[in-house]
Amino acid sequence: MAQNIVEKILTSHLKEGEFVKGQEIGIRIDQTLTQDATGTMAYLQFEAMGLKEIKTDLSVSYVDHNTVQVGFENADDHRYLRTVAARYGVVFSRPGNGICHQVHLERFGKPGTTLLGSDSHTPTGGGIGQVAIGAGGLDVAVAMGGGLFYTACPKVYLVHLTGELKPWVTAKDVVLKMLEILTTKGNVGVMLEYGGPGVKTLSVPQRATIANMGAEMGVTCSVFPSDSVTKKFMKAQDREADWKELKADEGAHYDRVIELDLCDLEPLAAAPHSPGNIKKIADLAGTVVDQVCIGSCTNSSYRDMMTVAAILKGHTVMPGVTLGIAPGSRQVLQMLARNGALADMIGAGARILESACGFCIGNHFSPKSGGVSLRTSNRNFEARSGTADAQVYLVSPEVAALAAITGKFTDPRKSHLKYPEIHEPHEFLADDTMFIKPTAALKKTEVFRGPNIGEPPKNDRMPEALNGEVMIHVGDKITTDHIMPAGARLKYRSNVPKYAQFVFENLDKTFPDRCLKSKSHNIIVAGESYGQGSSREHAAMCPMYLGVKAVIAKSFERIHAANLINFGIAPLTFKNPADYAGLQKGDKLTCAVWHDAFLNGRPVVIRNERTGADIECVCNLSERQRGILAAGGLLNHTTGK
Ligand code: MIC
Ligand code: SF4
Repeated sequence: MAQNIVEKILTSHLKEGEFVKGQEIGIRIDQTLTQDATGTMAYLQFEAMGLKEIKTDLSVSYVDHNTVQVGFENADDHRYLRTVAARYGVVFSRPGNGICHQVHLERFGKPGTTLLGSDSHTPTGGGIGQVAIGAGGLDVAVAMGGGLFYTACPKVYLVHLTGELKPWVTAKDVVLKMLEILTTKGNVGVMLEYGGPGVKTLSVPQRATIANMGAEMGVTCSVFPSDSVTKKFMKAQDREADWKELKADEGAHYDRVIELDLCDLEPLAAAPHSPGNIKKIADLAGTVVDQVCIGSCTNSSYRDMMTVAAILKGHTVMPGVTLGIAPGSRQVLQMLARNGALADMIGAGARILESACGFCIGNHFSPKSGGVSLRTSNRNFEARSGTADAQVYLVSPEVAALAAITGKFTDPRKSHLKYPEIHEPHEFLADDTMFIKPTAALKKTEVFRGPNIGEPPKNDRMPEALNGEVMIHVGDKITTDHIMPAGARLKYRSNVPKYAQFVFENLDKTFPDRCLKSKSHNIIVAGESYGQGSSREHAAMCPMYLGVKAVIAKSFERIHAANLINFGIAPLTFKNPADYAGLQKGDKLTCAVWHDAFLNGRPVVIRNERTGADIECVCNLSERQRGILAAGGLLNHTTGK
């Protein structure tokens, strides 16, 4: 039967379940990646499961998120990660080597393989033809140990590209257009496949930009074919041997086809405070800008940076604007340094930032209060930048660089500048000296743990009956940044009791304390798309630590729902969404047959003791997931506790 690319990769990795839409399937994972903010817990859990060595073809541990190093915590985490990688056979990418997704694309991504990463933007690898999926650290730890990754057999949408991008219109505009079409919700269980004659006009890094922001649509991954463009990129990375062709069979089936003519696109922006709030640059032109940040895993390839350098060359950043540039990898930074482009950026007054996540995660470079910040990254959730009332817009590197020298949103098509025609290099600087590759001798390395590095928290088995209280009642689109802020709090990732003090920090500071003092099972009530955004399992692990047993929501995002189950928290959806409004903070909720209902896959009916109303909830779980919940989480489930 004719297969599409997604089906080809998934069926060749299928180890459990039937390939029937919506059903749970278990697939073999070829490669994993972790980053430091999620990685410490992933490796602590790997150790807690008693695993002895990795079983994947390749596992890489990157350090790119927590590189600010105020206090000892980050440096201790880096040391832990380096030693644990050596011990168990993981490649370690040293701090300074770049952002995980960019570096992985350059040095390791392989068409036709599966990649699981403890970061929601792992799908960036789809640009090179990988089924690359973001997941919680615990799922990645299991995959590193040779365990399967479970996901719903997806619906596959084809994005049929025709035409070619016009000057000043970019890959970022393609994906912003896709966000306008698909929005940021309602796409759980979907994998996107790009195809059509327009694909060959896009380079691998451009494809990666598009695949990267599929995460913002909530799709599981986005995959491009592997063609002669891919081959050229891999050859230029000195990795031609890793290339193989990948294309859909003639007549392959798709659940939906989205037509996109690249010629029709124009420069776009995602306006505050959602990546789905799409506006035309033409309509924003003239708006004064305070800050410009260029980089992140979305837009920091060699070509992006060279284009920025060409725009900046000979100009000076406007006095009212601060410009920060973070090239995505050491490879890119070194190439810019050698060819003089870095000098053009510095000459224009750019502040060169580390090749790391930095500004994107609100680790530093927060805008002024109420400041308008133009960023080439992928998320503009409220307060993520570190400034609660900042107005963050997501744009292409071209629009960002122009704003830096004009001081305002400028439609590039109307600017007097000539469009810089930058081409992909024939040869990238393939310098792997900042990777530590595993050796037999390194297996004897003693694993270092600093005082901020704790044990993964434990959970009890699921209670027989629910005796709960609604501790918080939140609205739609609550992101993992709302649940578990990163930025300045990021350094407590390895110390769950400490990090848990900041759960819902920007919504209700009293939440952690009230939870810890409560004598009942704590419950969160939420609207649509609860848990949008990152893969950080701390958004489930810390609530678990605070005694949360259930989240009742109108709907959930995929990675977060999986994380809740992994940490023994029931993700329940309202059968009748109108019941959401009937609940309020402080309501006592009970269910006498809680455990029994889950274990036997029956509807969960919860009594609101204040109103006497019965609320019917849905929890469509596989037998495997029910077992995990009953055990109080995946760690208990795997270790037989
Ligand atoms: C993000 O972009 O929000 C992060 C920080 O990369 C997260 C991971 C994390 O919280 O460590 C992600 O996207 O998964
Ligand atoms: Fe890093 Fe930002 Fe990419 Fe997350 S989205 S991996 S914080 S650059």
